[in-house]
Amino acid sequence: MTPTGTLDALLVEERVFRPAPATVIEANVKPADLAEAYRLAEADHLAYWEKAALELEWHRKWDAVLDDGKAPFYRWFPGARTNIVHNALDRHVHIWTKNKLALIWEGEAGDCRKFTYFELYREVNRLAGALRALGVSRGDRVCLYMPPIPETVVAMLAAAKIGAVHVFVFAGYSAKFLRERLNDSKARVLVTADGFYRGGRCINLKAVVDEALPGVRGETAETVVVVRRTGDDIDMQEPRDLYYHDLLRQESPEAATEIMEAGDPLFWLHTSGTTGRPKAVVHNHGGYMVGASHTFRTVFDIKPTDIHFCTADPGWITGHTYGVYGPLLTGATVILYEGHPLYPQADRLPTIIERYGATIFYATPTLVRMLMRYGPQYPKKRDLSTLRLLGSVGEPLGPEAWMWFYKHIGRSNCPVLDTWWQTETGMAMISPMPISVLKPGSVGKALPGIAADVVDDKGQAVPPGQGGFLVVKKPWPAMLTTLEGDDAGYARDYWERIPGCYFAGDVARRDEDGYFWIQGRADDVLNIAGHRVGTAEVEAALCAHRLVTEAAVVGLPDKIKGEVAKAFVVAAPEWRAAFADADAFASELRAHVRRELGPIVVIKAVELRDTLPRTRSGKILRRKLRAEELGQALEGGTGEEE
Ligand code: 6R9
Repeated sequence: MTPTGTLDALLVEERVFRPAPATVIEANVKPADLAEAYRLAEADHLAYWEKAALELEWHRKWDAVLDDGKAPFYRWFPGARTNIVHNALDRHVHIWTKNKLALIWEGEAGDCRKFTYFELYREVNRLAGALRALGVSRGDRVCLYMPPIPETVVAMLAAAKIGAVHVFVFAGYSAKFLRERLNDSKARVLVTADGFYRGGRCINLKAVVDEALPGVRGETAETVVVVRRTGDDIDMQEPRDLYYHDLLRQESPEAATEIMEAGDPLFWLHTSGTTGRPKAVVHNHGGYMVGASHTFRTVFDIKPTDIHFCTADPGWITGHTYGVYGPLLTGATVILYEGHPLYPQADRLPTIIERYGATIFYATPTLVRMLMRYGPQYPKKRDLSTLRLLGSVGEPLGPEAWMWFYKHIGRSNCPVLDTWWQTETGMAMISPMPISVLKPGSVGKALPGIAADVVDDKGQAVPPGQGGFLVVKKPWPAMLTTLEGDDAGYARDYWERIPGCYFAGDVARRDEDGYFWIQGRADDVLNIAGHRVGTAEVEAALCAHRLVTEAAVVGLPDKIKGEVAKAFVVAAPEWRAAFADADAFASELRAHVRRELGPIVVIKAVELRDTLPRTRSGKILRRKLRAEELGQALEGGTGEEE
């Protein structure tokens, strides 16, 4: 990569980085291919995606590429049959990738386990057999409450293999959250672990499960499969709780793969929206598989020699798509790390890159900013010369962190792929490719076959340079198919806000060259360290406290986490009798939110108020609170509706 323009230019947007000639020569998608891809997608959207689908194996081909008869309930590849696990795993056992490494796992203590495609296949088959023996079949949900360990990948694939739907609950979520997800999904089997290591501590996950289970209804979680990871003493309740390893011992390393309709659900994944309860986004076998595989091959430019280090937990969409499915669908080798990224010191991630010779490093802006804070001497200590691509996702990276990432991790030698996408989109939508001209802080252009645009509230495209709503004007294969149990909410939240467009909920602008610059969320969703947190969810949690009458939560800028949450609380008068002072009460409220929602939702500050500002119709004016906090005048007056 050679920078053109000066590094110290005041207008950072003017810096551009051109790909090195070798990158262009070796890329899977060369400039002529990319031009042809845009041409084809423009001329015939469906032909472009049909071509992508033909890269994979199907048990039956589609009757049509897209059925839009019941829009926005689009059906991709109707009539087609497959199973994503056939393409991600079974297929490899008959080709050269059979004995290639699929997964390299490193524990926080430095322990390492490796699985070839064949070994992973056999392990998945054993668990698939065990799940079948437990009575799980096609369409049933299996809930996963798992830390980042190999069995997590095995459990996702085993569930998918038998046609069950995996519902992942990130291990940082609370017992209450897990209980709600179990009740929503009615999963009869829950797969979990005794615990895991993070930040030098042993986290007892099973204890959270034990706290969650008494409140679940009916046959939900009648069986709990427990992976022994830490070997700690845990309560095992017979006959409900079974050790994973005991269960698998009897099972055959062969198991039949259920052949699914393309539109059959593969997983649900919960994500925050503007309401008090997270919504369950549904993804399917066919379209999701095409999107995950195609974008991983083209954007991440995957080659047989690549070792992809995805820092995302498998429990997030990034872990699902580019930590598990994308890499396996393309026969790549992926690294999964269990622990804290700075443990025992700030060179941990660079050490992992060096140890396994990672070629692609996919991280988050928060991680980059954390590394930045510790300084370049940490990555400098490690040999990072194997890296050839860097990726970022989850929140705006910004020019400063972009430059640091490029310089100190990428040694001014690796393109930075800042990929914009969402739980709902299932796959990267706007991103540079390795051959692209890069602008620090921009997520590049919409990928071929993705009709992204920036529009006003009527759906009219806004002129270059002007802010507006980020929308997608045509369906794409890995799109969510619906919100589980809420078809009306799916149509309303995503397709009816701006007629005929998918509404992403982000504000962005596009420059003269068609490059997108993401400015943040347009709704009451915070992005704390790349995790989506609905203000309504946190407010509901606060209001569940007996001494809280009303609460409003706003996001404030933060140097490391991008954004942090501040709560404004109207308390019941009895709080004075219960606590020594406002600080003591505030810490109790922070601990309460942590108990309700889990350790990922951190409230930075709590302020007690007598009243909260409201609109004439009674809605809390969060924008006013935020503006006050930032010392800004509120645009548009205060009487405006939120
Ligand atoms: C994949 C993922 C989605 C929200 C999205 C946007 C923000 C994601 C971004 C980005 C700026 C990027 N976001 N990628 N903002 N630059 N490259 O993160 O999914 O957890 O559902 O979050 O994250 O605001 O709307 P999810």
